[in-house]
Amino acid sequence: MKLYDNPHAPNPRRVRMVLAEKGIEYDREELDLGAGDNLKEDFSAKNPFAKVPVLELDDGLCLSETSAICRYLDETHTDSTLYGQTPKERALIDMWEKRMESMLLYPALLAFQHITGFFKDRMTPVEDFGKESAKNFLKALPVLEAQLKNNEWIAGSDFTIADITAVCAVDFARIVKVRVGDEYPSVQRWYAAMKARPSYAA
Ligand SMILES: N[C@@H](CCC(=O)N[C@@H](CS)C(=O)NCC(=O)O)C(=O)O
Repeated sequence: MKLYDNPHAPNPRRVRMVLAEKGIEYDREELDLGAGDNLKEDFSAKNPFAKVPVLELDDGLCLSETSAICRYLDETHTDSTLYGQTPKERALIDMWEKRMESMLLYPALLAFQHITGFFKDRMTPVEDFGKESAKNFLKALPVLEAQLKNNEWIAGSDFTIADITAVCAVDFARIVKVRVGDEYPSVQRWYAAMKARPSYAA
């Protein structure tokens, strides 16, 4: 299988981290998003929304949407799971994964797009909206701090997909100088643990 990828973007990194955690071999093709490689017809034939990541399976099927790709990888490589075993575990992991996506990752992406104007050839950046998105990212941190004060990982005692999504958001936010401050010691402890995992470098 082949991952259509970009080394700087957070959503493809979520997929690379899942691949690394599960020890899955894959081919990759790098797209230059700034140059608009993803907007070309050959790529939009694989994902009509023209976004990375796309995972092209050996039978030619192209999967897009990061959460769908990550779940597919988890369900097809069952030595370990990032999504829990019981219905309750799976629901809690889903809950935290969605929270990390909507309360951290999307605000970080919007802050980047609207503050830097990186994609101004294809959208209209609104700087104030970018700044508001950065504030929204910061608003989620007290909730994360409370959760990590009582739990080793974001969804509880096990490392899960929610940790992967969250670390990709936290690192991406740094591009627009939005950082987790020292007032969040439990988040800092978790972040150090994330950095120690081999998949962090994926
Ligand atoms: N909903 C999609 C979003 C993917 C997405 O936003 N990808 C970004 C990189 S992180 C992208 O391809 N941006 C290029 C562009 O907007 O032209 C997913 O979850 O995979």
